[in-house]
Amino acid sequence: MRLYYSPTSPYVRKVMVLLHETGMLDQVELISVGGTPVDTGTLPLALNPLGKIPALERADGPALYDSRVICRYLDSLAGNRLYPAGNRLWDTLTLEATADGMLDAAVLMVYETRVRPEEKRFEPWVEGQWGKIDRALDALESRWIAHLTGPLDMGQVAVACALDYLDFRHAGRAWRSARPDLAAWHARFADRLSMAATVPVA
Ligand SMILES: N[C@@H](CCC(=O)N[C@@H](CS)C(=O)NCC(=O)O)C(=O)O
Repeated sequence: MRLYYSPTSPYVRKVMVLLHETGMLDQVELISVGGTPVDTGTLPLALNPLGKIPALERADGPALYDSRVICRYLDSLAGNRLYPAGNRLWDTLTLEATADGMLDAAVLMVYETRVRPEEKRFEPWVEGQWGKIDRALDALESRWIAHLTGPLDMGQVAVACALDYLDFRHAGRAWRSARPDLAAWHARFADRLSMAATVPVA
């Protein structure tokens, strides 16, 4: 299998953490690519018409894309270790969707300053994106700590990747303030080898 990859993409990182956790790293070749919505660069458009990474090329079927689909597929090959059975699955998927939504907002904020010309920027839109992240952080602190401290699953991995991405690209926003339980959980989770091995480097 080939994974279209960037070391700074938090969505790609979700897949990389899963590969580390399930011992499947050697089954995937990494193809480094890059681009943005206005300059598609080397993004794998033939594999994913949306022009986004991660995308996974495989021998026995069409390419897969969207980190959630790729993670679920690779986990099924590994024997369903990070997506639990039973009722907990719905919580895991909702938590992963929450983290991915935080990432969507955080990535759009980055594109707003990197890609959009300064005279066309609209500050309330940027703050609206941060509002989504802020509310999601409050929900993680008030409703999700019990799930986060349970058996390892993909919801936890996605949240950890999202929080690290806030540190990586939005450090000035100080997401930890007034969220002590989430901050403590994040610090413990960062010690996992899979997380340490995939830290984004600018
Ligand atoms: N929902 C997608 C989002 C992927 C995504 O937005 N990836 C970014 C890199 S961090 C990308 O490829 N951006 C290029 C673009 O939006 O054109 C997923 O979970 O895989």
